[in-house]
Amino acid sequence: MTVRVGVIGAGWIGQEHIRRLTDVVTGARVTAVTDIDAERAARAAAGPGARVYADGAALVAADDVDAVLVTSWGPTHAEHVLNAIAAGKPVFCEKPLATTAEDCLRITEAEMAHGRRLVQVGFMRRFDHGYRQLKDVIESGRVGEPLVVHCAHRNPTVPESYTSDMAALDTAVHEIDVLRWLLDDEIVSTQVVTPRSTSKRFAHLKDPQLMLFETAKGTRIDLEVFVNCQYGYDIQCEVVAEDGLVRLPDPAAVGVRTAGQHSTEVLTDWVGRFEAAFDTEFREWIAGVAAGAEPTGPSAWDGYAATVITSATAEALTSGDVISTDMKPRPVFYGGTA
Ligand code: NAD
Ligand code: ISE
Repeated sequence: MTVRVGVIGAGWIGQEHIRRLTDVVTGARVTAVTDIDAERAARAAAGPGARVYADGAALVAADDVDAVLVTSWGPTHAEHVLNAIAAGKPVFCEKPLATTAEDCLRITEAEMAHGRRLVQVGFMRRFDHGYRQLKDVIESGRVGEPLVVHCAHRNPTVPESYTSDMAALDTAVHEIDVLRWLLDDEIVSTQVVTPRSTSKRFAHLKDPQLMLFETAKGTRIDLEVFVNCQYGYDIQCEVVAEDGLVRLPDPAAVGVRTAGQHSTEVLTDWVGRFEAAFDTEFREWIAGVAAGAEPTGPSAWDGYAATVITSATAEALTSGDVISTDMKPRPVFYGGTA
């Protein structure tokens, strides 16, 4: 079966995923596109020969759409995801699932009422080979129980529109999701410490920021978010455990020795760093949809947890306090006991 995908939002990542579904992933075809910018939608639809729809609701309802991909702006996600659930169609939503915890809960309630999982959230790091190896080692018990995790998320630069709270809401959100998954644990408190800011930033921005998280089992996580580090796109993660440590590998890069120096390339953006992870993420999603299976990737509950934790972290930046993440008990539907 070829899965016919309708894409809502044909901007940066929407176009990237349309290319991926057209050229990389087998068993999928983009048949429908919509964007509030009609010209952009038409341009994006031309490549795969898709039909352009007037809006998200019309696209979700269309007969030639088996599954929905939401790549519009974050505040619009909830409406499109809820429409897809109401239509009983599988929906892949780029992060964030929704920008408020209340909207995320509305989505989980609608999905539970539907009775089976339809929603997958676009946290692609869970599909990265290095993170998967890290998880295998932790779960094997070889290094023992995790005690401390050191992470860094560095981007070379960000545009003027990037605000200080986006360090949590837009950037750290990836670590927050992948660490909950890696450690099979929940983040219960968050705090932000701000060192002196780099001079190489727009004046309104606090950069870098140090985020400190505590998990239910008592593991401590420190995350440096530094979005004007200049030198490249650099993702680091080291888990210190009772009997050893395990570290995320850097992407493969040849070593060059010349003129008395040894060097390896550092990537410059997340597109290249996580390209293979995005490909795997969509291969697995499409294979599941084609098989009529429930998605196995990040769930609507994971989307809810991420939004609660990122919102608390943004609040911690403003207040300077340690903030408890006030999360509802996890329902049985999502693997919990409530
Ligand atoms: P973008 O601004 O380039 O594109 C968003 C597009 O959505 C625009 O073309 C806009 O016109 C359109 N749009 C907005 N509201 C709409 C609506 N209601 N219906 C139809 N179209 C609508 O943004 P982007 O960088 O492509 O980001 C889109 C989403 O993807 C964001 O939620 C962002 O957080 C997420 N994202 C995820 C990753 C990742 O690593 N997983 C990376 C980048 C962006
Ligand atoms: C961006 O929005 C992303 O989602 C990228 O994956 C992330 O690495 C980057 O820092 C964010 O700004």
